[in-house]
Order: sequence, then structure tokens, then C-alpha cells
Amino acid sequence: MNRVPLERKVLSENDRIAAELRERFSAHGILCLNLVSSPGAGKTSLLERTLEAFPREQRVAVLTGDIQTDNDAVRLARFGFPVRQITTGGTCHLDARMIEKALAEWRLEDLDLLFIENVGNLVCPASYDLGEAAKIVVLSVAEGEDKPLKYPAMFFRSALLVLNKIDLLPHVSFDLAKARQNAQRVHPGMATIEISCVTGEGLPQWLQWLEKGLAACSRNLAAT
Ligand SMILES: Nc1nc2c(ncn2[C@@H]2O[C@H](COP(=O)(O)OP(=O)(O)OP(=O)(O)O)[C@@H](O)[C@H]2O)c(=O)[nH]1
Ligand SMILES: [Mg+2]
Repeated sequence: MNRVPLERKVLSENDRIAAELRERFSAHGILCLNLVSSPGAGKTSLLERTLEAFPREQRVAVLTGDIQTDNDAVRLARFGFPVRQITTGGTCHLDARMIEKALAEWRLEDLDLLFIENVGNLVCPASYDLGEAAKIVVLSVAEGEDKPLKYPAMFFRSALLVLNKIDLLPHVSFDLAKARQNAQRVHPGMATIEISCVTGEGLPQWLQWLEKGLAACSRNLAAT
């Protein structure tokens, strides 16, 4: 079998498992969010600030993907919520089967919110549906405002752009208006939030966005 049909087969198997996961999340009223970015844009930092802001009783859990280490799970576990590391052993993205396996020992009825931190990579994770309600792409101001144009699939498939590290703006040549414009070119109407995980600027808007998502999710559950 040559490469293209094999890739198609892998992706359609992934889509089948992702659809089952989406059904299960929806049946339990779970908002599942898939955080994607290039390495180091600040996915784990955003999750740290988010978990830190949550009350103890928040029904939230995190699956975090990494090629090699469990560093991110260690960073996130200290907030006391369930966290599990998925180590891909070289694979540059998470796939739906990995999520299904990682969730096997968790009771979904205990959760309202599930974060998935994908492997740092702006290419491959765009092709793998994990059953999430939305992908959230984190772009830091140290990476260049052209990234939405260079990696359009990721920005097109993400519901929200989080522009992180805005505390660094005085030190880098990053055109914020241009970055927003580039994101709108590949994804018209894309929502954008500007934040700094260091100073906390913009975090209230991010938490509000989450609140709205959680409220919509529980309305959907009530309507079924
Ligand atoms: N100045 C500044 N640094 C930040 C900010 N957010 C994250 N960092 C730093 O950026 C580096 C990478 O952050 P991480 O949160 O580990 O990034 P990540 O996207 O999870 O990285 P991978 O999991 O390796 O893909 C760390 O040194 C953070 O302290 C920010 O808002 N401002
Ligand atoms: Mg990380």
C-alpha cells in the first residue's frame, strides 16, 4: 500500500474513534478543549494559570501529550486536579486512540471540563480529531505574526486564537494588528484573546470564554 491510501486509512480510523469520544463527551456534558501550538508557545503555562484560578470543586481534568517527558504533567498535577501524561514515544501529535486509552480509568460522570494539551507542533495535530468541542491555538508573540498564513490548517480549524506572552511585546518586533489580520484571513471571524501568563493580563477574558463554553455545554445536555 502506498503512503496516501495508508494515511487515509489511519485518518478515517481516527475519525471513527474521535466521533465515539465526541458522543461520550456530549452524553456526559463534558466540554473537551484541545490546546495546540508550536513548542513553547505557552500551553502548559496557560493551563497552570487556569487551574490555579479554579475553585477546588471544579470538575476539571487534563491530558497532556509529550513526545518524551512527563514534565508538563508534573507541573500541572500540583493543582490537585486529575492529570495524566500521554507520552507518544516519538509521534508528533496525539490521536483519538491515545485519548480513549488515557480516559479508560477515569469516570467521565465526574467531569465537566477536559483539557487536552497536544504535542507542540503547528502541523500534524491539525489533522487529528480528538473528539474535542474546539481546538484552541496558542501563538506567542515571539514566533512572528506570519504564522497563521504559514500554518493555515491549524488556524482555520481552531475556534479560538490565544495570543500569549504579550508582556514581551516591548522587546520583540511583533505586529499585533497584523497577526490578528492574518488570523482573520485564514479564519474569518476567528475569536482572539491576548494574554500574558506571566502578568495575568487577559486571563479574565480567557476564563470568561471558558465559562461561556461550559454554560453552553450544560444547556445542550439539559436539552437532550
Ligand atoms: N514572558 C513570558 N513567558 C511565558 C509566557 N507564557 C509562557 N512563558 C514561558 O515560555 C516557556 C514555554 O512555556 P510552556 O508553557 O512550557 O509552553 P508549552 O506550549 O507548554 O511548551 P511544549 O509543551 O513544550 O510545547 C516557559 O519558559 C514559560 O515560562 C508569557 O506569557 N510570557
Ligand atoms: Mg507544555
